[in-house]
Amino acid sequence: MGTMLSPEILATLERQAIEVPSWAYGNSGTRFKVYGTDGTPRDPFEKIADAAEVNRLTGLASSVALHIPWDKVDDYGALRTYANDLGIELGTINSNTFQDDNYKFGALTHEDPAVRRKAIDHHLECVDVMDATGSRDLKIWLAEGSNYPGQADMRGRQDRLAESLAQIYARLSGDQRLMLEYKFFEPSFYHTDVPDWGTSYAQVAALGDRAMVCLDTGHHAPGTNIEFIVMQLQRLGKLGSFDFNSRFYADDDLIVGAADPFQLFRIMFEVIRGGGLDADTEITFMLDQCHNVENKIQGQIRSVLNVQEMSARALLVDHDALVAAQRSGDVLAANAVFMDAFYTDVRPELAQWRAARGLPADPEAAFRASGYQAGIEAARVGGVQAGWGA
Ligand code: RM4
Ligand code: MN
Repeated sequence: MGTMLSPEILATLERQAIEVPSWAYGNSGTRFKVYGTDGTPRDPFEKIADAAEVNRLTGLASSVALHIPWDKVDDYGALRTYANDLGIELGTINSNTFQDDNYKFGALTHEDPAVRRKAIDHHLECVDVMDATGSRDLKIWLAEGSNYPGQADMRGRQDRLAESLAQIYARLSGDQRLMLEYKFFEPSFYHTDVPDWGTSYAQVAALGDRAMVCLDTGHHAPGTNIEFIVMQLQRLGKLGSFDFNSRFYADDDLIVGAADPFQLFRIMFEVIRGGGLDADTEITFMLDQCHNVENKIQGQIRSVLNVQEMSARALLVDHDALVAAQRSGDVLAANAVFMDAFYTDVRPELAQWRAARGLPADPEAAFRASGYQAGIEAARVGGVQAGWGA
C-alpha cells in the first residue's frame, strides 16, 4: 500500500456512498435536441441495472435516485427487490412538477387552489412511493417563477409555497425527510420562487427538523463561493443533500469535478470540516447529471471516482498545520497547506486500495473490457427511457 492515505482516511473513504440518478442512464440532450442512444434502458429496471454496474465496478454507488413520473412502475416492491438483488438500494425520490400544462404559471405556488392541490397530491403520491421503496428523502425542485416585472405576486407565491410544503411535510413518517432544492434562474428568468439557499432555508426551517436544503452545485451564479454555503448550512444543521455536477456556464449537468476539480476539493474540505463524512453523517451525496455526448455508464463511473478522489485529497489537509498557520496569521503558509493537499495525486493509491478490496484498479477500463455496453446495445432495442422526452 502507499503511504499517503492513512488507515483513518481509508476508513472514511470505505463508507463513502454516492447516489446515482436513474435519469443519467436514459436518453437526454439539451433544450435543442434529445439524442437517442444505443442501449438506452426500456424501463426503470434497466436503469437500475446500469446503476448497479457502476456500483459493481467502483464500490461507491450503493443507491439510485428515482424521478417520478419518469420511473413510475406498477410494483415498487418488485423494483426494490430487483435493486436489492443487484446489491443496491432505492434512494431519493424526486418529484416533477415541471412537465405538465397545468403548471405553466406555477405548481406549489399557483394562484389556483385546484392546481396547487394537484401539485401537492403529486408529492403525496411520491411519499407513497417512498413508503414502498424504503427511500428516506423526498427531493423537491420547483420550476416556478415569473418572466416579467409585475407578472406575479412574489410575496403571495412565497406564502402559498409555505402552505403547500407544510401539507407535504405533514405526510412524512418515520425517518423520511423533505429536501428543498434551490436554483437561481431557469425556466423563469425574472424571479424564481426558490432561487437561493436562504429562501430554501427559510422555507424548510419553518417546517421542522426533517426538512432540509438540497444544494445542487450547478445552481449558483458564476463566482459564487459554494463551499461557504456548505459551511453555513452545516453550521445550521440544514444541509440535507447534494446534487453534484459541474458547470461552465449555468446548469450544465456535466461530470462532477470536470470543469473545476479545485472547487470540488474545496467543497469536500468544508463537508469534512463540518462532519459530513463522519460515520453518523446524514447528508445524501447524490449526482444530478446527464451524459449527452459521452458514454453514460462510463460517465457515471468517472463521476463517482472524481468525488472519491477529491474527498481523499481533502482528507489529506494537515489540520494541525492549517490551524497553526491560521492562528498565527501566516496567510501564505495556510494557503500552502491547503494547496499541498489539493496537488497530491492520490490516484495510484486509490487504485491499489480498490484492487485490495477485489474491485478493478481501473473501473473505466474494466467497464470497457466487460462487454456490458455491447450487451445492452444488443438487448435493448427501441429503448426510449428518458428524462426530458418523457
Ligand atoms: C433540475 C434540478 C433537479 C432535477 C431536474 C431534472 O434542474 O436540478 O434536481 O431533478 O433538473
Ligand atoms: Mn438538481
